[in-house]
Amino acid sequence: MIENNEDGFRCGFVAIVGRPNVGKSTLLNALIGEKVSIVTPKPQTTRHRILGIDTRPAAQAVFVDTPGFHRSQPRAINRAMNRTAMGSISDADVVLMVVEALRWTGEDQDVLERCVESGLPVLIAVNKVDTVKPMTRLLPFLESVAGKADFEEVIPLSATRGTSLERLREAVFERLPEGPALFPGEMSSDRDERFRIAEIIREKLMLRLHQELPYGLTVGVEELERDSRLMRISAVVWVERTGQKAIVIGQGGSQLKACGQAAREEIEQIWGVKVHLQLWVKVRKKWSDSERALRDLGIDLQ
Ligand SMILES: Nc1nc2c(ncn2[C@@H]2O[C@H](COP(=O)(O)OP(=O)(O)OP(=O)(O)O)[C@@H](O)[C@H]2O)c(=O)[nH]1
Ligand SMILES: [Mg+2]
Repeated sequence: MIENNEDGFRCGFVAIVGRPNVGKSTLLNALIGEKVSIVTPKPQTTRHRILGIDTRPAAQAVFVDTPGFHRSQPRAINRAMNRTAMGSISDADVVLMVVEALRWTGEDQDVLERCVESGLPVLIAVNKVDTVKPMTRLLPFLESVAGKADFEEVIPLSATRGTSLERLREAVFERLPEGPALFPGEMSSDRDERFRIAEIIREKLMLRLHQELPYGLTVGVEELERDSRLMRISAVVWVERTGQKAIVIGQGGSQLKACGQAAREEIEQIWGVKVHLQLWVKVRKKWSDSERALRDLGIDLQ
């Protein structure tokens, strides 16, 4: 490790921040080249601080995905998510703020102010440029973003298409401080199997359930046994009310079954084993508004 230092090795934390739904997790996954963090079209998908580690011969960037920073903070979980998002800036060496092409909202402004206050180098990724038509509309937007603060660089890109990712990676790596690698080179995330599996299940539930329900549920893996060919998983979907339990289960169990099947297929594909997945739905009143329940359920409260 110390030898790395003498070679001018660089290593640092890069906080990926932005309002909900701008594509932070999609961008992290694209940079790491694997699904580290779940993605859905719904805002407030990410609830935790999740590391994605990118190790190259001369440097290691530790990207930190964060929950989208949002204004309305009705429940304890929302407050916890905002704390997690902004807390990651204070531990970072570089800030990567993600915004959506052609949209700048009050929440973007809030995030920007916190980025600027940090005094750290701030890069801006203007994501989803693939949706801009005609492309000539992009330039004035990029100019107006660039004028909002003293950014290191403003980089238009598309996380889903992978456009300009290398330019972004270079811009990040150039700004990392010198120091030894903090994680083993083969490690791509700090999160263990249980967490990743619970998140994949939550993603499938969020994708299928509508309105407020996705925000009222959380998933915990209770049992996990595996050998080289088979993984047996038992997980609980926690909801807040009995009525929600009925919706998650669906008519004749159809909803839960479909979510379970989608999750199982993805887990099988990622881990390359056969999966036996059992899902239970249980009610825990007001878990999302109780700091204690959040802690019991393993949700970060920083
Ligand atoms: N067209 C297009 N869609 C994108 C792009 N990047 C992300 N998306 C979509 O935007 C939606 C939100 O993506 P996420 O990565 O979950 O966004 P996020 O910022 O992590 O959201 P939170 O975790 O809720 O804060 C998903 O439907 C993505 O597929 C992009 O480059 N182009
Ligand atoms: Mg996210």
